[in-house]
Amino acid sequence: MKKDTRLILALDLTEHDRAVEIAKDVVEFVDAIKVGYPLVLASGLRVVSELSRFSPVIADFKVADIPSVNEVICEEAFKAGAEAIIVHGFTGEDSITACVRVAKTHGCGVFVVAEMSHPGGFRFYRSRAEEIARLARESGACGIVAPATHPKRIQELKASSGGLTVISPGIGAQGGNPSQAIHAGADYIIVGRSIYESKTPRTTAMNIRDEIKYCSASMMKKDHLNHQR
Ligand code: OMP
Repeated sequence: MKKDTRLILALDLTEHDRAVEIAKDVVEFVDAIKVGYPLVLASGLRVVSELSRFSPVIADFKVADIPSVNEVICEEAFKAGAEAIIVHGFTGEDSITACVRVAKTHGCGVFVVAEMSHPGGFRFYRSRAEEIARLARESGACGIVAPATHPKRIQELKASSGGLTVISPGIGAQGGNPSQAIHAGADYIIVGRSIYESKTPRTTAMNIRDEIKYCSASMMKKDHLNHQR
């Protein structure tokens, strides 16, 4: 996945043709398309293959099973064309490493959910998220998922993970904001409904891409000035 626009589209629609149409419409403004249960249960895994012909695809299956079952799920996702998969971390080290093992044989990546973005996500994650982020690093995952609804947590969990790539959902419909997430250290932001439910998905994606670009440029400028002092 190339770090260019830093925007990931979450394609949680159930209507196949509309989903593919939106994906094609916005593809130039996103670095990857994230596909989860809504679209895959409605359209079959073939939609991963179809989308992977024109964009990197992240399979958001929030894999959370015993290692042997996790391996089968990952194998199917990567065989279908996904470049990365999202897995849960609370299942423990062996379950994550099983996913990482399969990912590596396909030259693909694993993102571990460190803390969730919705209000209820707080309850159980808050006390263990740092440990999950550390475990992600130790298990060889390429990145973590951290909530844009709590930008400070992006910064804290990125540090706990030893600087792994952070992909961050919770923008727009859940109340998070692209600039705050990028400032907090998100490498990529994930946006779903704000794009695919908008009247003009292409323009909305372009505007978010522009906001990220502006924010990244101002951060680089600030870093540069600090460096010169
Ligand atoms: P919108 O709220 O519509 O932008 O969608 C957010 C996307 O990010 C959905 O696909 C969620 O499944 C996903 N997500 C979260 O919203 N919160 C999390 O804590 C983790 C994820 C995820 O793993 O992608």
